[in-house]
Amino acid sequence: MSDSTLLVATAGAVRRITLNRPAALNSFTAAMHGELLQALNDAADDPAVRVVVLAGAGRGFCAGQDLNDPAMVDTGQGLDVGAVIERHYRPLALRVRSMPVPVLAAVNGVAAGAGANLALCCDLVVAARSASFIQAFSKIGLVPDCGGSWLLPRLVGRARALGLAMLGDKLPAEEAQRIGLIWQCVDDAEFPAAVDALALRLAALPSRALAATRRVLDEAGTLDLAGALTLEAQAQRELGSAADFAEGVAAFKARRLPTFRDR
Ligand code: T3D
Repeated sequence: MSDSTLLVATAGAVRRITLNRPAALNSFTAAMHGELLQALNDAADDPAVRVVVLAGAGRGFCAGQDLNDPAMVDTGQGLDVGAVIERHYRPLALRVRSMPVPVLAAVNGVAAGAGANLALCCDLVVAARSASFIQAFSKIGLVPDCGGSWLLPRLVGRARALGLAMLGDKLPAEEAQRIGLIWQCVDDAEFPAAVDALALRLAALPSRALAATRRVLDEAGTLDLAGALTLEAQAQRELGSAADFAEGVAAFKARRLPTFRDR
């Protein structure tokens, strides 16, 4: 029997990575961090993978940091929570945000603390109606991490970001969709099929252009209009000489579906 903290499965171009510590709501241990980063690196390096789905086993998505895992805080010199962030959450957030293919968070249940912000790092977030998002940090005397301080105000504005982060209330998936925190909330019965359908749609799209789309949107946030236009021109220059652009235009002219292959 495997004691892996993840389940990794591939179906066609879809790589599904499932956090697999359901008894602790898939909260992060040092071991799970190591395995997840490796699994993401493997997916990034595999040219057959065109979309990554990040999911949770059991009734939750991820409850953030495992507050019982001594390996996360024991640096040998006392408690250094900052070191845990630097060692584990920073590389994780940056890895998700720099994947060469789209990353879809399939939030089946509660996503709390760094688990919520891991989901929000992903490109699209689909949640079951019974799922919820909790910025649990303030309740244990911390600030939003795993990119939350950067993501939350960009996604929902400063007022809502502060409300969510300071109060730490449970935000139902439906409300998360309504305020623009996530892409989609679907009924629980439809959730697995909705995730599969969206993953297949993403896999059929031009991966390189999707990754570049994420990059220009993220980088434009720190640029003025002129800078953003320059960035767009750079991206189009690169993409315009790639095979997917030629294929997309050829398919349009021939009135057929395109087959994209670039990564
Ligand atoms: O080093 C550092 O700490 C820095 C890194 C920080 C990043 C962070 O993510 S900080 C935030 C950490 N997360 C939390 O504070 C969330 C803690 N969990 C909860 O508040 C609740 O469990 C939930 C609201 C997420 C869900 O509540 P509920 O009632 O649906 O489930 P439950 O009964 O509380 O939890 C079910 C089991 O999971 C339970 O175990 P048991 O009693 O059945 O054996 C519970 O202890 C366990 N569990 C839930 N969250 C965690 C956890 N075990 C360890 N760590 C957890 N974070």
